Amino acid sequence: MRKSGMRISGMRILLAMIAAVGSINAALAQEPDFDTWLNGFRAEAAAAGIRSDIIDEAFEGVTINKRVYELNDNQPEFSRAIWNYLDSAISKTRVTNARVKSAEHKSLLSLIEQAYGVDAEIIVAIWGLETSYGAIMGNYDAIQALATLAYQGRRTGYGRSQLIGALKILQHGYATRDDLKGSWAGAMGHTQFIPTTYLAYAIDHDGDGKRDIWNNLGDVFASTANYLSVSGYTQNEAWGTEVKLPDGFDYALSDNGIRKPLVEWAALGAQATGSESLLSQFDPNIRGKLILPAGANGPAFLTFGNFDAIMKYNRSTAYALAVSFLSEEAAGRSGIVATSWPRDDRPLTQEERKALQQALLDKGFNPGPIDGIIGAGTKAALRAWQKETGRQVDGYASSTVLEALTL
Ligand SMILES: [Ca+2]
Repeated sequence: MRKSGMRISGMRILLAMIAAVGSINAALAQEPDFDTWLNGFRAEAAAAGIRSDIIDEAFEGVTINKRVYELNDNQPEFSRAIWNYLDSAISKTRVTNARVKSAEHKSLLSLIEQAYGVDAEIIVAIWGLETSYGAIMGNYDAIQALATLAYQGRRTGYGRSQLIGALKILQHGYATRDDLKGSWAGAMGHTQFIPTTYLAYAIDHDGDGKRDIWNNLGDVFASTANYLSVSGYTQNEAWGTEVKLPDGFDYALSDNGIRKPLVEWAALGAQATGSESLLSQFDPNIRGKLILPAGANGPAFLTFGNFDAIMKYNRSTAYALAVSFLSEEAAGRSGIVATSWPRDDRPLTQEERKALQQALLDKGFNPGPIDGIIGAGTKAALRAWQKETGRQVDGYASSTVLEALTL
């Protein structure tokens, strides 16, 4: 019985994979060639006020870069098991350097901290995560990378708007064509600003007339602090904390839409992992949400408003946790807790994550796009299915859940 169920589930996954490959091929067949696409894009850029000589210069010799599509489908903060991601994101070297860099740039960071109301340690942590403190800023040509994303695939809207942003940077003379280097997704400089973020929030801290996020650390730190500040960061407030939950806890409370004052979470049984109580460590009225990045079998965290500000930088819980942990180290505290990851759980492959989304959709629970990314939409659909079928409502896409969904 069990065996035949597994076979059917395997076949369903295979069929879903074949269907997915078929639809990609069909989509590719309908795409215009790059030059035709570029002519259409020229009109769009012109309508956005970009001069034709800027477009000509920017696109000279530009072709699509297929590697960008591969990288787009395998973003580690979304595709790897969170404990594996964290192992490399907060490696020993990066942790050591968080302290070293904080000390090295102490006076500059403290000026920025005062000017923007953003704690130095969070700026250093983002700098560490994004580019290993400026060591790896990316060598992709941003125009090429963004044109590739804009041309086809699942992020064409992002690619087009960022490409227009990059052209505006050139037209205003904020940077030269050669300066526009960065990640495969068009994020640039020490803390990896995408063009629209650069245009809206980058700061000329030293007053030399350039917002130089590639070479000037004052500009880099001020730009990062400014962006965090407008994202709602509050100085001297914690990002959150790891908590222990009692037996029988209602995991459905771990929901992006549910925020409660700390005192209420404590009343529900949430406890500190260390010896000091939650209510003595933090403001009892601070509002937090409960996150279970590895489901009910992994560690639990209560996160406050600053965690949401970090997530504006990159909408990945794994990323925001890495930044949070690293910020504790940058501040000279011992930040890395959460030793209880369920490391024996097998993470789902991208095709399996797509199969899981398709299965949810087939059962009437809309997970959003079938893209293999377990984001808020997929988690909400998963929770709804878990609730309806009387399971533990943790929204965690485990291999057990996939098996049950595809039986
Ligand atoms: Ca400057």
